Amino acid sequence: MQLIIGDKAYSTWSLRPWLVLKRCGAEFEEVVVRLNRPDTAERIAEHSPAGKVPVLHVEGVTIWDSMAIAVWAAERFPEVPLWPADAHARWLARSVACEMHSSFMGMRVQCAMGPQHTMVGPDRSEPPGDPQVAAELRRLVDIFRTMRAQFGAGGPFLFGEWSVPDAFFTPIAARIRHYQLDLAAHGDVDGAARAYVDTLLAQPDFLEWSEGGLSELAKA
Ligand SMILES: N[C@@H](CCC(=O)N[C@@H](CS)C(=O)NCC(=O)O)C(=O)O
Repeated sequence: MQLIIGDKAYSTWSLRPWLVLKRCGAEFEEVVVRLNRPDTAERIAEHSPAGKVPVLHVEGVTIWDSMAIAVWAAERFPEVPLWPADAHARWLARSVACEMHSSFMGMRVQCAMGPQHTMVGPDRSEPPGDPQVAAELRRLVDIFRTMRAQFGAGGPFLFGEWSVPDAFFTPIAARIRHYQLDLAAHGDVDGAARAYVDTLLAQPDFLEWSEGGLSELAKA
């Protein structure tokens, strides 16, 4: 099994399925395609006609898109609780993971990750003052607070125990840290959303990913 990913320092899409596969204890070979290089498109095209990473090569099949890989993992590792056991929690877990997957365009653009703005630090001092970013941040805080309050009793993650939405929200947690976005100013009245963000960024798998990102930057 091979997972094709972008630079660990800033490929936010690649981080998600990587975290999911780690949770599954899957043994996979990691192939890093450096983004923003003259040969990036050509190198990605060797792996996927969609022209994007992440890509999973498994059982003779190529699966692309981080959500498709997470869905595959839930099928192939049924013994690993990748989605909440409770049906109502599970439906909402899928809703918020899909919302993360398809939305938050303001934050993606205004809080972009790239060679100058990485998920592995150092923090950038100037948060963008864009109204779309502010609205999206309020929505994120609302998701974090509502899900934690409703379903978070069993642990520190969005639905208590770790589940796929936590993988999908880890990259945005890294953007929040890097761009020093103020959650308290966007509805996080008691710090519950901030605590969740800090939990995601303290996970050993994310720290391992960050180490990888730091060594890439040192070599660049
Ligand atoms: N919806 C896709 C998005 C993947 C995506 O946009 N990947 C970026 C890198 S993070 C990419 O491959 N860009 C191509 C390039 O930089 O040339 C997914 O979830 O896998």
